[in-house]
Amino acid sequence: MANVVVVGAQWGDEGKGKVVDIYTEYADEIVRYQGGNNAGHTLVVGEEKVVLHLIPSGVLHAGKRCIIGNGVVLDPEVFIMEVNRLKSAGRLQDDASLLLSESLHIIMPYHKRLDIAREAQSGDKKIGTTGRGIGPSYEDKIGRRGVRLMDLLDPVVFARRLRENLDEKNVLLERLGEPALGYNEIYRQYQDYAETLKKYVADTALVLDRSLKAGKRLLFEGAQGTLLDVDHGTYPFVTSSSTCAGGAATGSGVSPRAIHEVIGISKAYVTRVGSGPFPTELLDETGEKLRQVGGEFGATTGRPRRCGWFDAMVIRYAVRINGLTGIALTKLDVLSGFETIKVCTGYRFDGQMLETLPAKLETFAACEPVYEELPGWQADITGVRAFGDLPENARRYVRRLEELAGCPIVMVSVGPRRDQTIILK
Ligand code: 2SA
Ligand code: GDP
Ligand code: MG
Repeated sequence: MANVVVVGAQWGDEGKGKVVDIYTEYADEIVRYQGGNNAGHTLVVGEEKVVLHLIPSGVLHAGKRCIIGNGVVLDPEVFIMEVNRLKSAGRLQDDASLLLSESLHIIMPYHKRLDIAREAQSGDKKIGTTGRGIGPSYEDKIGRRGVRLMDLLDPVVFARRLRENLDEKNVLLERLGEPALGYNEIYRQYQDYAETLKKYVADTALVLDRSLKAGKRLLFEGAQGTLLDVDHGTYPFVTSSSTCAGGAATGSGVSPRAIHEVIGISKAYVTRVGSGPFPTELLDETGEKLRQVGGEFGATTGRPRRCGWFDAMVIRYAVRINGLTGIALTKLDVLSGFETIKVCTGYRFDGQMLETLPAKLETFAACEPVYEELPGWQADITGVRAFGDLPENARRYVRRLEELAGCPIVMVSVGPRRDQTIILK
């Protein structure tokens, strides 16, 4: 298998964790390239459920190397907790199997405080962030004020960076009615973190280049989804990183020429956490049924996810923006038991059918989804392992989505476990 990027094709939580875990079997190194511990990637192995926020989902396979690339923002406290949890479960026994880019940016206490305080005061303009300090941390990165891991490891540089940032951030916090943060406690705490982190630190772009030259196979694990991309998503209701396939190159230091396949993960319906337009959202009992049957609650914050019908406009957009070579369709089992299932095939705006997603948020919010209705199926499909064994209407549904997407569906997932998977191509 080639070097593969796995991206969310919708608004996140499509089941990337499960799919990455499956693809890991064919990879040598698994790379996270954007986002931070806003992500919640769920893997179910046997009876055990593991939710990962920072460490790549490849970590459940012994003998694979996991890399957290320069494009990630890292909360050291969360990272150390996640490492310890994995170690006490008998995983991650070899520290050399996990690398952190020296260039990644560190989430500081003021990032979290600013994130939460700003959201609390945003009224109806709330983004619905996870409150993990992701946005403020990327702001500092782009504003060239950030603390990189290499800065944290140098006590002199870190002291200077921290002072400069606290001078600025305490003014901002005060304006938001928040108490100021003291220097000493943060300095000590973060120097303790540095002591634990230093054994994982590397020039990961160089490491990945050596791996490529040695013929190793790389798997890039996206977090969030295409429509949460800071450039291509439903701005400003997005996360602050490049969630699309292009982010895999910038967020890891690997050339786009080294990437061969881009797999988009899509649910057989749509969910979204946080604010922002969602044309096919169901605010009725059908939406509630999807939420309950699909267990649609945030893997990081526990927030109920908004649910709606499959949206082919969104998928076609994801196919184009990411250059998808295949789609893994997840949670088909959740649709069992519906009399009919609706699929959005296009958007109408101002009496016209639109070619693609409008970039202007107000237009997007005012789009009217145009639906076609397909017959549902009643049987439980969680035990099906071959496409031909699915009920006829389930097969018709999958084939119709493939046709609308204009991209092959290579995998259908019928349950959270590894084995609840139908491979098509
Ligand atoms: P942030 O915290 O700055 O990244 O929030 C900005 C927007 O991005 C959305 N976002 C997410 N959407 C879906 N899933 C995410 N991960 C968790 C999960 C979410 C959770 O796996 O369930 O537990 O709530 C995720 N992370 C960020 C967020 O909702 C905002 O709309
Ligand atoms: P990610 O952020 O894309 O990795 O997705 P999350 O882990 O946040 O959310 C996906 C949820 O759906 C998790 O609870 C998974 O265990 C679960 N899941 C994944 N695939 C399937 C599937 O095919 N069927 C069902 N019923 N659940 C699934
Ligand atoms: Mg998730």
